[in-house]
Amino acid sequence: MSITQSVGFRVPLRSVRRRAALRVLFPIAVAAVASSVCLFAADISGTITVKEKLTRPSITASVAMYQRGPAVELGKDTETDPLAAERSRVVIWLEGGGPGPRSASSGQASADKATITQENRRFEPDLVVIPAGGSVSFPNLDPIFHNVFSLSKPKSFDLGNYPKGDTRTVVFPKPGIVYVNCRLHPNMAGTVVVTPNQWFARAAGKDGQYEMKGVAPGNYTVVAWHKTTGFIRKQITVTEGQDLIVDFLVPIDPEAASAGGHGTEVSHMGPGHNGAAR
Ligand SMILES: [Cu+2]
Repeated sequence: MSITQSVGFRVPLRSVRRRAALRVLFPIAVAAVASSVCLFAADISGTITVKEKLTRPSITASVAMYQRGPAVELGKDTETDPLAAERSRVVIWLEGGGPGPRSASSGQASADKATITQENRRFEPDLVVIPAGGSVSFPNLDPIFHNVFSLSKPKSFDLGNYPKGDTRTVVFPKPGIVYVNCRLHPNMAGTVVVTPNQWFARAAGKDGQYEMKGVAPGNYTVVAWHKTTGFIRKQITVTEGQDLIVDFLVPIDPEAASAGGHGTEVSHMGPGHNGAAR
């Protein structure tokens, strides 16, 4: 009786201790594995240089289009340097590899939701980047009706006409370039770049630097895209802990860019993607 009692007592105590030890050690082991994964990853960075060909900073629309309803002044670009304005419209992303970062802690722009407002008869901003599966909201902030539609292959849609205060949201399941317009105001043009995964970047600051942190080893294609230039692709191999510098020189066709139109022949995402636009 006393033996049974003592055995019956000891065994649970040991297993409780073991469980307690596991509870302490398991998170440490997970953290160790996670940090070792980070050590094996590498950063990709580089400089986006736009060739000196310029676009006009504002597109002037014909007066006849705006005679109905309250007068809404056409908004102006806040970026006064046209070169910097075009450089900010270059998008970099990775093809190949895993899904990419899910959190913003790596310094990566990883949000899968974006907003393009309709304000002062313009889409603001005129370019957003989201990973496939992400969504874009289109709130109308003007005291006039706007409309948002796209004929682009990766996602064609028509949100109809809607007034100030309304917003509508579109989900973009496929990667590709989606050009967005307003049927009521032909000058309004925006672009949604839908990337294959969460690895994407744009030039930050005046030096044209972009950065994608913590990329796992593997073979990738780094893609640079601009509306009038199209796609520039570079093959890379990421090896453990070896950071890469991948620079891009992006020539801009001045006539195509200043026409305010969308690229046509150069809009294909390439093999493996349903990225053809228009
Ligand atoms: Cu409009």
